[in-house]
Amino acid sequence: MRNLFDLTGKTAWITGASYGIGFSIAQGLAAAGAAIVFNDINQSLVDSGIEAYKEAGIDAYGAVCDVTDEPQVQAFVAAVAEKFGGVDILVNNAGIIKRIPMTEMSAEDFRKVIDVDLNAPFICAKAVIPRMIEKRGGKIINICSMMSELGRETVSAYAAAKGGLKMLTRNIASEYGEFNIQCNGLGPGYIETPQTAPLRTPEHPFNKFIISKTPAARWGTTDDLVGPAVFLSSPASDFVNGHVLYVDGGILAYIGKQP
Ligand code: NAP
Ligand code: GCO
Repeated sequence: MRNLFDLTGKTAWITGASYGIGFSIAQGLAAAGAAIVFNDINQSLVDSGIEAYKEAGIDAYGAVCDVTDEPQVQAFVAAVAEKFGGVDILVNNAGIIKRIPMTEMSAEDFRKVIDVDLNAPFICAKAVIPRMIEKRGGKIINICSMMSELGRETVSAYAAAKGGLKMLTRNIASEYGEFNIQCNGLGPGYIETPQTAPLRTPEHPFNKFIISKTPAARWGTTDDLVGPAVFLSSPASDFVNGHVLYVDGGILAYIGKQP
């Protein structure tokens, strides 16, 4: 049974993993035996990320790469191929959100969110798939969201991106499954990270709202995502393809606690 979750000999690229969900997923994949490579958008963040991995006992390879820039992504993937023999597991984690009422949101801001949250997963998957085909095997995990299924005020760009990411996941699964490449989504609920910090202040109404909408009656932590990420990265999920695994404490199953 242990071998089903063993990632020894595999190289995992988690995009935007200097901290937050990506960093925790990287720790989990490393604990399962994977070599970790990561990127960030400037050297100081890469350096701090490398230090953070060292403190966690992980000798990670990090480099500057803006995942929205295809030449930078292609160069990053080529460097990883030279150093590690290629990416076996891609976790498309890097993401941004802009919480602006749609009628007040500029087209530029809308495009920025789509660029990072949807175009970049396409660019990164496109860069790693050819070598996965050569190897006849690979895992691609797209970090989706509750907003892959639900809308809410002020997150139109993010919901459009994450909804698109769910369908990109299904399409990669459909197009490349015959090469033993599995592409699945991981859909966190509401997780305690810097991205949701503005929503979790004690006086913010959204804080109580989310707890009332979550059967687990709590915000998720990045640790809650580690086991599901290891599962989707490992041989245990070799016949799971095009699926979005929601790790949400039950939000999507629940109408919400009566006030
Ligand atoms: P976070 O704390 O804001 O971290 C986002 C990461 O993405 C950072 O490392 C950031 O690096 C990186 N990034 C952003 N733009 C980038 C770019 N152009 N190129 C490279 N890296 C870039 O977010 P998080 O909460 O950990 O979320 C991680 C993922 O989970 C996102 O896709 C998010 O949509 C998704 N998600 C989050 C939640 C939640 O409740 N937190 C729930 C569902 C899904 P910089 O610091 O350099 O910007
Ligand atoms: C928001 C939150 C959410 C979370 C996550 C939920 O403003 O609604 O930021 O979008 O980030 O995506 O799964």
